[in-house]
Amino acid sequence: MLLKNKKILISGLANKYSIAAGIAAAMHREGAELAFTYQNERLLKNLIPIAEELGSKILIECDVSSDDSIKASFKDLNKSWDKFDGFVHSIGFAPADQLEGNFVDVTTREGFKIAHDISSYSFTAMAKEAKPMLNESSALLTLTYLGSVQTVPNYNVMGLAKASLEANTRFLAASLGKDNIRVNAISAGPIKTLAASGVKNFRKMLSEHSKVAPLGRTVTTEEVGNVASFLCSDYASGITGEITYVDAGFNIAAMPLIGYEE
Ligand code: 0WD
Repeated sequence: MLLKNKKILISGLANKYSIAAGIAAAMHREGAELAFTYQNERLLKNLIPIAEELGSKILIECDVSSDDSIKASFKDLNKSWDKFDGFVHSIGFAPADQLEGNFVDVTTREGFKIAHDISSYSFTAMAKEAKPMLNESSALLTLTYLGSVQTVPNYNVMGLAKASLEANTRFLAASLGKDNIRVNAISAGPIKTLAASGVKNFRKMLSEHSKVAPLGRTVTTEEVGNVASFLCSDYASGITGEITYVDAGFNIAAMPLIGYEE
């Protein structure tokens, strides 16, 4: 069991399709004790049965758009856990009007601000509050997407926010390394979740992905969860500041092989 005796906080579990749900299930299987944050009452309803199944009773409200909410949530967590071993940041958001249409035409100052605030700054903000409670050999993990380094239709300002999140991962890794806290990101291939359905023509992207990816398919939240468990375990003690692709190899392929065999 990779995560025996580890206490890990999971954020961004909106429903059973969330990447965070796959990560939580894998981490539970690997022996971790889990706590969860949820954005608001509406999402708590979905979280309760999932957390129960994974043996967790620690459910804490945390809206990462508010510093007060983040502070209060770690104070709340402290009532159950004196110290813990890391958290998973599985949160991203941009207003819907930013995620369809021609980038230069649809991107606004407000949309840019919100995307970067919720999708990138919140990782730093959570790390700041978690730091005094983190054990030696803790690990932080976030979720990013290829749109940070290559253009993807309709992903628009989220691509910029993910580029910021990846830089954030490196700067946090440099900043927390002396405390032996590791910080990593998983760049996941497209998966049909609530957040993904906000990107226009997402279904089409899924089928394009399967054509180009060397493994000829998309990935599951369980596959992301398996890598997340490894990265948060002591087996990954030499890895920090790294972006690990869990995307069936899509990012290394410039074109599909199909049709070029002869
Ligand atoms: O294809 C995909 N699904 C990929 C997702 C590919 C690569 C990366 N990702 C990333 C996302 O960008 C995000 O960072 O993975 C992370 C998790 O996303 P998900 O699992 O795809 O989506 P979802 O199940 O919707 O969870 C994201 C959740 C929110 O759900 P909704 O859809 O209701 O916005 O992020 C949370 C919320 O629960 N969230 C917040 N949590 C606290 N405070 C906030 C907030 N202000 N805003 C969003």
